[in-house]
Amino acid sequence: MGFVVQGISKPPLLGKGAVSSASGDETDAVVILEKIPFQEENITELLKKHTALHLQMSNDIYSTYRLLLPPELNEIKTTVVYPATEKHLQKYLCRAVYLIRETGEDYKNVTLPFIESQSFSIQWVYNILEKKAEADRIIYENPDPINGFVLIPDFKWNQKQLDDLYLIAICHRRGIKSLRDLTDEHLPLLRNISQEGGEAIQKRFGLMKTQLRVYFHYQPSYYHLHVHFTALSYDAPGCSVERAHLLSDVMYNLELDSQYYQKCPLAFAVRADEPLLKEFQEAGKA
Ligand code: M7G
Repeated sequence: MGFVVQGISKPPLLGKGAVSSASGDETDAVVILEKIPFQEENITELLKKHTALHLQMSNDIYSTYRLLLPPELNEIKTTVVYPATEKHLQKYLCRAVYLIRETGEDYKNVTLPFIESQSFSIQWVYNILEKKAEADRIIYENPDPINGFVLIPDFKWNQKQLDDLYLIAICHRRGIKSLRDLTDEHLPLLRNISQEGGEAIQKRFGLMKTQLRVYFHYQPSYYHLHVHFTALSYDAPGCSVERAHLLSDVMYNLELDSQYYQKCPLAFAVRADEPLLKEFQEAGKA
């Protein structure tokens, strides 16, 4: 679950139960609160150490309870984007969604000019590639500037349990915005990510390639090519059919036709208040 806090004072107030607004110098923040999966080794402790157990209902062999846990077993993962831009606020606010079917022409005429005019900053990506941030978190690197990449835990994953394993492979080469830019020229890069990324995850975390979902997002939020690696058993946000494109399928399609992703229609969902929806509506395409 995520929520957006608008107009908070610097620095963001966290863990106090309330976010207050001070006069002057107000800046928006996005605060994402997530309950993290249980760790199997803590289950016994969790049942023994609970602070209260309230019966809610009982019927035959079935009963439900409210179990209250001590704070150390009740962690909330908190992600903060601060200061948040208007685009961050839009990304995290809940709105009605619509499906757009973008042809290759639509991409050139509508989407590309739009993303060139206003997409998220990818400074955090460059910071990772240049070892200015998260350098100690890198799991694997192939340093080749054309066909190399950095494999790093996604900031959605706390690395405490494998159930929600989530890593991203970020390519070193700049200028490849998304799936739409890929041609067979990029196959060596994609093969390296698939092969070496899978091996590195097996070595470090013990999950086999067949236990992973490896895919691109279309549209991505950040237009610098990256690949998502998630545990197959985890329904990661953004792994739905209208957003995720399996790396293995992408490689196969590029082997068949180098221009496949410049030509094929790609569907994606946009929220009601997203300017890209308006662009498609104005072009008579949505
Ligand atoms: P995306 O498909 O471009 O956008 O994926 P999405 O956020 O809408 O899925 C970018 C991925 O990078 C996401 O899975 C993010 O959780 C992850 N990510 C974003 N940021 C800003 C960071 C960061 O600073 N560090 C790390 N490690 N991951 C990030």
